Amino acid sequence: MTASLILHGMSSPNVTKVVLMLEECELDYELRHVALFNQEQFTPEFLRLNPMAKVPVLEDPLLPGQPLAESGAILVWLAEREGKFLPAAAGPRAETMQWLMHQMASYGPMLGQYNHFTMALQPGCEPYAQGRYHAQAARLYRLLDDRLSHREWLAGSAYSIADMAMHPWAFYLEQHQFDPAAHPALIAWRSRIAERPAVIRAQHRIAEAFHARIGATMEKATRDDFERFYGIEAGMPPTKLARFSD
Ligand SMILES: N[C@@H](CCC(=O)N[C@@H](CS)C(=O)NCC(=O)O)C(=O)O
Repeated sequence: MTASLILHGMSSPNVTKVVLMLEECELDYELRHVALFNQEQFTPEFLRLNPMAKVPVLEDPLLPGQPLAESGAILVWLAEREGKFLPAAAGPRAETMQWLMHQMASYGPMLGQYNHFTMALQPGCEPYAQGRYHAQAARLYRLLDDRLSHREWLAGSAYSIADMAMHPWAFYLEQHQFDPAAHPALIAWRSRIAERPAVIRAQHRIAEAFHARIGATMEKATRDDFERFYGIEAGMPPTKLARFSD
């Protein structure tokens, strides 16, 4: 049987947030791996789906011939399609959109850059960038913990697409060397969400569809593949990548 929706991606937070929503809505979907380390995002077939060459992309029969990119837009589309996880009342809806936009505009980009400058690069290479993104990440984790210290969910009175968008990113806290004990409300919210049956199902689907494939493509990826993946272009100064000991 052919699944009605197709999600193209891998196991990154921006893809995971969409899988959380597909599972919460109990939709029938197929996960298709895009081997980013093999540069599959730059193939003509994939660029027809998303000229921005990024995952996730959702193909939905209700949007014929219009593959949808940008994880926040996909979440809003699914929420409106299903009438779920985005409040109908104006106030809570605006608040949910505010936190969703905040995740898309701040948490994703800032924590993503922090990953590049701390985890992709060898330590001490770019002190200004490493300091800047550390400070930005500290502010964002603090904001999240403060916000959740007096409420169960990020916006409105129920679990929503704002929580789904933020949740996969909140697991970087420890990898970014922040103290979980100093962020108790964030940790409690993270655990509350992790226990949801849909989240557990999503993790299984992601592991089954992506983990082995990502491992295999990473193993074969050359330095050129990594540089392309990290956005390092010919002519840029030499970069000390943490993966390569030079
Ligand atoms: N704002 C986009 C960001 C998507 C994004 O950055 N995707 C990454 C993986 S998480 C990607 O496809 N990178 C491949 C590349 O840039 O070549 C979204 O939220 O969907």
